[in-house]
Amino acid sequence: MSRITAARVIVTSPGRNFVTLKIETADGLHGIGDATLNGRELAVASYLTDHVIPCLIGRDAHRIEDIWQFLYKGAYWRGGPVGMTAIAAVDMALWDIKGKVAGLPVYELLGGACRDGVTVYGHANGETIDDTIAEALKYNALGYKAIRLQTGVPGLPSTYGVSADKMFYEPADNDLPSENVWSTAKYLNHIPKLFAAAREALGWDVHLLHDVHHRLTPIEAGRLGKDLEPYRLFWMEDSTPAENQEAFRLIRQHTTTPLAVGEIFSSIWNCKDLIQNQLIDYIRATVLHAGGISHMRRIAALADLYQVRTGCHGATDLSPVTMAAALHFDMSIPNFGLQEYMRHTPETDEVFPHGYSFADGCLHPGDAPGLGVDIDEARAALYPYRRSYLPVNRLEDGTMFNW
Ligand code: KDG
Ligand code: MG
Repeated sequence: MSRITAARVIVTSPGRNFVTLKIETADGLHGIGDATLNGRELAVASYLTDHVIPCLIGRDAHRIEDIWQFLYKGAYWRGGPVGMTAIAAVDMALWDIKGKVAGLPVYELLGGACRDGVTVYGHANGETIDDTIAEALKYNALGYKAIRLQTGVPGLPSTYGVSADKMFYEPADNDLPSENVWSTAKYLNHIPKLFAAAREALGWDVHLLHDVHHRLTPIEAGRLGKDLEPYRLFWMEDSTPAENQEAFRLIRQHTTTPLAVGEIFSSIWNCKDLIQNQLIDYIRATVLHAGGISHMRRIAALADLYQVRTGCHGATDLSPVTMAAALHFDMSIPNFGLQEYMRHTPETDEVFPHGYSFADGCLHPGDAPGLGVDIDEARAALYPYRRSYLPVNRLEDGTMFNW
């Protein structure tokens, strides 16, 4: 028994907003969990403070699965990104505490290491194809074995996924949503040229990836996948929204480019049909937005039956707490595929001191007991919350866009 005596939410903005749950126990331990939902941060903070924390006080922190079931089923209103992010934060914090009690890193409690390190991919992006290739060469030199390529599209003033700051990309850029202009035709004409140039410059030994950010219909996605086949992508990501999981069948019928989807999924129910029908190759759900380590283990176990591997989301709006939790999860599952890794700013790393480290294209979570990450509350207090939104898209004729 390790009785929960207190819990609180810490909101901080060292360059971008992060929401963190801290749970304390009677034996003097604490655990932390990430609760950041980009652009909707305070909704999760309130869900935790007003509705979850009162239910945690007095419970045994070791009963991770029972607390998960209580919060999920007991809410009556199951699922959704706000609720599942809040449950994820509790789950991460409880695994952190269990690891500290056991004196073991969390991956040891999850069955132990299935690999020596977690292979990651970095983000190369630039306004032009040449700029993007120059960035990719830098990642190559740093030892990355996999690189995502995004580039500006000629004729469009800006492109989501392409930022001025290269290493520390941040898409939430305004205190009200900024509006971008989108043209599917211009995009589809341009992207194959990027990958033709990339193979010329980078060769064939490095894995290349691309994120479509849900901008295509299924038949357009099928066409892009087909056009990219000669360049052997590791995956084409989020090519169409997946609310209708059946949509991926059409893409599959037209291309052998591997498909990844799911960074915005909150539950196993968002990917059940995609996995069971083998309509995707990589599931991108994360420990942060899909119910924590406990729920991601269920998703990975289902995926393993159908030869689907994981490719967890790891953008900078997921705090170092999520990165640490993801690495323990990635280390421990048999069907790990690839982990996204966008570096956090030095300010963020100072607020969240952590033990994970990068070498030879891989991250390792380290062997500190628990998750191996903490929050420096004094530093966190230096950075107050700032309202910030992700941009929206309109077509060139002004139509509100995202399929
Ligand atoms: O909050 C949105 C970002 O996490 C997202 O745009 C990043 O698509 C993304 C990715 O693949 O990292
Ligand atoms: Mg993405």
